[in-house]
Amino acid sequence: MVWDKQMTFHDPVTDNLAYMILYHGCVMAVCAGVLTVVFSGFAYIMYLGLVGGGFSSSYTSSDLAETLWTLIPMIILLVLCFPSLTLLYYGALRCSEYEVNLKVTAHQWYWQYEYQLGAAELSFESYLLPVEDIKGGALLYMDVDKRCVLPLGKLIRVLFTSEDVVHSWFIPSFGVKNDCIPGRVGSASVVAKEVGVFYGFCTELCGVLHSEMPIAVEVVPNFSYEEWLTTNLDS
Ligand SMILES: [Cu+2]
Repeated sequence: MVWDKQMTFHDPVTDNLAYMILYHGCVMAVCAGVLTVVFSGFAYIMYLGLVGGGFSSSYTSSDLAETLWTLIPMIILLVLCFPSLTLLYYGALRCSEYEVNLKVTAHQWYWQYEYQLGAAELSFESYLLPVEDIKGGALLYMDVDKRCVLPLGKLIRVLFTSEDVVHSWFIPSFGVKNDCIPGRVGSASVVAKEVGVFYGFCTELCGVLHSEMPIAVEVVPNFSYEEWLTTNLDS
């Protein structure tokens, strides 16, 4: 969910984003700690200078200080890199069985979604909804004619590629942002934990109509998803 004048992350719909928010909070706490220590050091030196005496004018170097200010940041970065990499790989492929396989192909300037359902395949294109078709709860310049429908609570593998230039599929509430690169296939895995419509945009400058390829993903309960599949496979 997004609210007016929101300055922070969207409410997480997937664990991917929930973990990202947690990690972001931890990194901010580390930053605050580092700033506190460094600025306290500066304040202490200024205090010594102000009350007289200060550092000795012969004080030019310290092997201990140099070792510490090299080692401590190294250790902090190492500690931060492990959860960061874990999160990166968590957002990419997981070693379990995928229940839904979705392939996202970017085009100038629309998205194409393909669902692999055993032997069958469902494929459709998703274009920006024209102004004259906006009605009901549809949002101007954010909604599309055919939304990408995904089931609630299932492990979904999303594959990304492009037909022309580099695009980027970004759904803030999912914590998913993957570049779609021609000739290459990227991947992400998500489990949507909330029903609703979630919006995103192409986030790679991809040409003159870059702003006109929004993304609308509709997360629906399982039975509605099955129903939607049957209807669309038949048509
Ligand atoms: Cu694009």
